[in-house]
Amino acid sequence: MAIKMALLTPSDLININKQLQEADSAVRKVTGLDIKDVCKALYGTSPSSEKVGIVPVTSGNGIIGNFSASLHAISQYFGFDSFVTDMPDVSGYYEAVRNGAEVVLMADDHTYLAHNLKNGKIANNQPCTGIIYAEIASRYLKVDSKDVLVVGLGKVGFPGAAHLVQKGFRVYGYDPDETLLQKTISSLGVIPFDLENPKKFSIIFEATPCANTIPEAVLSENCVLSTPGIPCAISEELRKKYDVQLVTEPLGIGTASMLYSVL
Ligand code: NAD
Ligand code: 2YH
Repeated sequence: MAIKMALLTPSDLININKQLQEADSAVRKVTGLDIKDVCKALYGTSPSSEKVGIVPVTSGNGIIGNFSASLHAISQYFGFDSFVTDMPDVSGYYEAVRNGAEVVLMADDHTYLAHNLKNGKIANNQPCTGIIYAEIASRYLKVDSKDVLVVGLGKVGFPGAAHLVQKGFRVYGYDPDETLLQKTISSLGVIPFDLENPKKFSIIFEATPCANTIPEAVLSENCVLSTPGIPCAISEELRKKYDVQLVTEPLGIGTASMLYSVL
C-alpha cells in the first residue's frame, strides 16, 4: 500500500532566513520569547557551536532544491557550526563523520532525523515539530482559558496534542480519520471536537497537509494559530478578520526543536 507523503518543495524554502526572522518575531509576540528561548525552556539545552553535518539524500523522490542549503542556514541561525557534505547518501555520511560532525542531519521521504554522535541522542522531525508548535501555542501570553483546539492528529499533531495534555490543557481534538481520532481520545483523554456544535478558542494548534481546515466558528478575536501545516490552515481573509496571531514556518522551528533535543 502506498503511504501518503507530505514533501516540501523548493518554493516553500525560498529565503528561509527571512521566513525564520518573521517566525521569530511572531513567536516573540505570542510568547514573549525567541524560538531559541522556547527550545531552551523545553529541553534545558543551548548550543555552543556544535559541528553539524548535513547530508543530502537521493533516495525516493530525491534531493529537494534548497533543502540542505536551508538546513545549513537554519543551524547557523541557531548557533551551530554547520556544513553540507559534497557527496550524498552513504558517502556523504562518511564525509560528515570524517570531517568532525558531532550531529548529523539527514532526511529521506519518510524520516528527517538529527543524530548526536557524541551522546547517542536521536530526534525525529515529526514529533519534535508537533511538540514545539504546541509549546509555542501553550505559552500564549494573553491566554484566558485552559482550552486548546488541535486540528489534525497525525504524526505531527498527535505528539503535539500529547504535549498539551501533559502540560495540563483541556485538549479538544479533530481529525476526519476516525481511527486516529479514537486512538487519541482513548490514549490521551482528548475531547472529540464536534464540528456541528463548535465553540470559540483562543489557542489553536493545527497539523494537516490541507488548506482552510480551521472553520470560522472556532476563531476568537486575536486568537493564536500555531501551525506547521503546509499549506496554511487559514485564509488571509479570515486571518485579518479575526486579527489571528499566526505562527507558521516550513522547516526552521521544527529543526531547532530537533537540534536542541539532541544536545
Ligand atoms: P500526517 O499525514 O501524519 O497527518 C495529517 C493529519 O491531518 C491526518 O491524520 C489527516 O487525517 C488529517 N487531516 C486531513 N485533512 C484534515 C482536515 N480538514 N481537518 C482535520 N484534520 C485533517 O501528516 P504529518 O506528518 O502529521 O504532517 C502534517 C503537516 O505538517 C504536513 O503538511 C507536513 O508537511 C507538515 N510538516 C511541517 C513541518 C514544519 O516544520 N513546518 C514539519 C513536519 C511536517
Ligand atoms: O520533507 C521530507 C519528508 N516529508 C520527511 C520529513 C518529515 N517532516 N523529507 C525531505 C527530503 C530531503 C531530500 N532527501 C534531500 O534533499 O536530502
